[in-house]
Amino acid sequence: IGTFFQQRPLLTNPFTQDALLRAYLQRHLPVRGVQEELMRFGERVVCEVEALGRQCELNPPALQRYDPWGRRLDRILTCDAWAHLRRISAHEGLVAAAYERTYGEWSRVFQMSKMYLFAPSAGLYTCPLAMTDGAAKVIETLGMPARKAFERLTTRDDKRFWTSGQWMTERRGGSDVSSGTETVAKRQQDGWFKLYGFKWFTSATDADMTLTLARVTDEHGRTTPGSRGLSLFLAEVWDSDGSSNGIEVQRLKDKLGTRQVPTAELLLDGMNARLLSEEGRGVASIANMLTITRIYNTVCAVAAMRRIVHLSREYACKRSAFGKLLKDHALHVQTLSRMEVETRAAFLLTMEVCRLLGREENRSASEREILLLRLMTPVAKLYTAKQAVSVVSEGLESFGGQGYIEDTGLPSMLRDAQVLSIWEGTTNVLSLDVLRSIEKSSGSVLQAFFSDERLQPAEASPALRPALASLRASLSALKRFCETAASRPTGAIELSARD
Ligand code: MFK
Ligand code: FAD
Repeated sequence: IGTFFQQRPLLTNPFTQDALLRAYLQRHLPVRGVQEELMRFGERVVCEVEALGRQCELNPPALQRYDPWGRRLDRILTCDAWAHLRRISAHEGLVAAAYERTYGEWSRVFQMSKMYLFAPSAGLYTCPLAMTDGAAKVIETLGMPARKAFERLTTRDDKRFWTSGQWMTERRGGSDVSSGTETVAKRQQDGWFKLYGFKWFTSATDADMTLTLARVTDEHGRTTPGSRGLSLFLAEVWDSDGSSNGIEVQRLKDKLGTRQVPTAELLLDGMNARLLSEEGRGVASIANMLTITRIYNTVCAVAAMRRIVHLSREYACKRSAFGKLLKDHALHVQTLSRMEVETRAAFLLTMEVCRLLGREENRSASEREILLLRLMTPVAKLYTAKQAVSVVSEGLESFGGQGYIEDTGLPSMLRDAQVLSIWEGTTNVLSLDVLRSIEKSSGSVLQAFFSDERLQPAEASPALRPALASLRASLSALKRFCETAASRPTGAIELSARD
């Protein structure tokens, strides 16, 4: 069989490898201990998290519907590595760091830097963490109506740590949640509600609690249609005796990727839940969760790009073709350089959104920055999701045939990237969310964007000026379009957007 065996690409500390992340933090958060902490964590990612993530991919969750004696159980069985990732996440404060606010307005940047190092190795454990963080954000924003849950979501104590689900999608509507939601909430005498309905996609269904939407029924069993009829509920998934809280797991989804994550269809058959938002303010209230989970999506997209670039570069220093290493082939280097440029630009966009979020949470954001955060969250999510699919796909090709071979671990990166543009709002739905942000703010989000001094023609480098002029022209046209659309009847905006 010959004597030649290709050396595999080696994963080394992702913090040490990432000159841009280190430089960014050195410039913006030059606080003692930050670089050391991320260096330590980067080492843990390589030595511990990477193997756990791989185990999750190889041991996907299973549904145990009955016990041996025929009793309904509806237990989702996950592997030990999944449980281990949960403990690591708690200890490392992967959610907690955002709420401890040790670094003031830079706390989000710090937390998301850690998440960015963790994500590509963590077997999608970032999915429950995103929803957990989102739930904590909703509770905090609503003035702590569920303090006990908040404390559990944001603790570093793994025995107390809770994860949360985000059950929005139903069979009729994942994008159009407002008209597609059929779940009803029947008020009980003690002020709690029982929920009845069918949730079509619920990820990380092994969560301890969830936020979900339902329509409160009146005394005649009637509900209000549309988003005005939807309210936000918090439910614990398990009762104190270990039985499920009126939830039947219909089945686990058979998915292209994200196989590590249990995604289930759930029948809610009298699930006890408490009302979290004002009645009829469910969509507006869960929007805070969407902001957080969309930012996680963005961070994870860039992290996937960075990981494949890291591995591709490593491989280029080990693999030879036509008498020299790949790194010495100009054309191959051009391919890698393009991936690097995409990744760097996406990183800076992402960190800017995290910075804005941190300032908003620290109450130090200006009005302009709050507008920018609203505008840039969907833009960053939709754009980086598309970039991730393209960069990871290019990355697989840089390994030649090996990029297509399962046990290299590379194909799962592409499978997992594909979901980034689907969940948490598809690209079109997020494009419409950009329009919503323009419309709702009467164009102020665009004014906020243009008033950035870095976008002033006099400040920009000559090479960037033509692109900047073109961007300004398109956005001004968009603003005019939104102003016109705002005066049209409902529905006209969709038709015009397609035009
Ligand atoms: C790798 C880790 C990443 C994360 C893992 C995640 C795993 C979970 C995966 C999931 O997919 S969870 C489900 C995600 N579902 C979505 O993202 C839903 C997609 N659909 C939308 O985003 C729709 O735009 C939405 C349902 C939110 C609203 O549709 P409507 O019915 O057209 O809403 P409408 O009437 O325009 O807005 C209702 C209110 O919400 C308004 O407030 P007001 O009543 O005060 O005016 C809106 O301003 C507000 N709103 C809507 N989107 C908002 C928002 N507010 C702030 N930010 C937003 N983005
Ligand atoms: P549809 O809404 O039917 O969309 C179909 C197509 O129509 C899309 O291309 C969309 O862009 C387009 N479209 C829709 N409306 C418009 C419009 N107005 N203008 C232009 N184009 C439009 N959901 C949860 O609530 N919780 C979860 O935990 C969860 N986990 C998931 C895990 C995975 C692996 C996946 C794949 C999905 C998960 N989802 C979850 C569901 C996900 O959020 C939805 O699938 C997604 O929001 C799209 O909704 P839909 O499937 O109903 O597609």
